[in-house]
Amino acid sequence: MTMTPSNPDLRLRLHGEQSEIAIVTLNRAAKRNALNDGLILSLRDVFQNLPASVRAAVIHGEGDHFSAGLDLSELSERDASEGVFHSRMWHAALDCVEKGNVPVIAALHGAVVGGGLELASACHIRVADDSTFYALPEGTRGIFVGGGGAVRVPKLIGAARMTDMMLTGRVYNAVDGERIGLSQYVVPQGTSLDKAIDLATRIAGNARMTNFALMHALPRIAEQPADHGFLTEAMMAAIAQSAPEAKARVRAFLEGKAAKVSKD
Ligand code: 1HE
Repeated sequence: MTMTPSNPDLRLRLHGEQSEIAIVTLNRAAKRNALNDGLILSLRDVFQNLPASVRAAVIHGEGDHFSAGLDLSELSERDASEGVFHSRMWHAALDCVEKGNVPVIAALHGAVVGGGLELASACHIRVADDSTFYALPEGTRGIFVGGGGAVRVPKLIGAARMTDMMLTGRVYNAVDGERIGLSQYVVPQGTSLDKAIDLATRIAGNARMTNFALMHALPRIAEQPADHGFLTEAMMAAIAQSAPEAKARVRAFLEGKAAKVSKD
């Protein structure tokens, strides 16, 4: 089922027997999926209003590239204070991706640069195909990241690697990107969307409270002092395991009705 948001540059398609997967497509291939204000606001709206059936989402880009980042044609129109509000608009939109109700997988290919990398960093899993390359050209364009990259990218690769990317214009390919932590998977060219949908289908089958804990508790625990983190963990564990769904899943395993962990 395809639900068309009012902006033709963004497409939402529901997938799966229960419409449990949302496939969100950046649909501005002629401009390499450069993210203009309209597209950022549409991303916010789509992730704020996902249908209740959705349990996991995938974001990908139409054409040869995931995203060329900020639409540079809109940059010169802003003065300093407008720039602050513009950056805060990106923060609010990408927060809806990162801190919404469902895990989000970025299916990457081609350019994942500037704001495109900032968007990918707000997702919970990144799957790159062989054609993927990552860069933060803000450094060489005389600007700075503004879409949350200063916070999220160092969490993936460390501040030193991000500094190098911005100071020198360094470009990472798919394999090196995975090595340093920009993606969790590398797959053959043209298959990142299929792989992301596979992963989303698996994730959609998890208990909802487990997915919630992984999206909302784990990143906060990582920023808490250890003593606070242990307490948050204990409370989250108790809430998750008390759900009827969790009890049923554990019972199924004990009765030999659920899959064992397997290395294949
Ligand atoms: C754009 C943009 C854009 C392409 N804003 N219009 N990002 C960048 O600095 C990356 C800029 N883009 C590129 O380096 C290249 O376009 C790509 C490597 C991504 C793709 O190359 P290619 O050869 O496939 O495409 P192209 O011929 O360069 O671009 C096709 C069209 O898209 C062309 O427009 P046309 O009217 O001449 O056809 C380009 O001008 C247009 N286009 N990228 C606007 N980014 C929240 S702060 C985030 C800060 C940033 O993200 S800064 C980094 C911006």
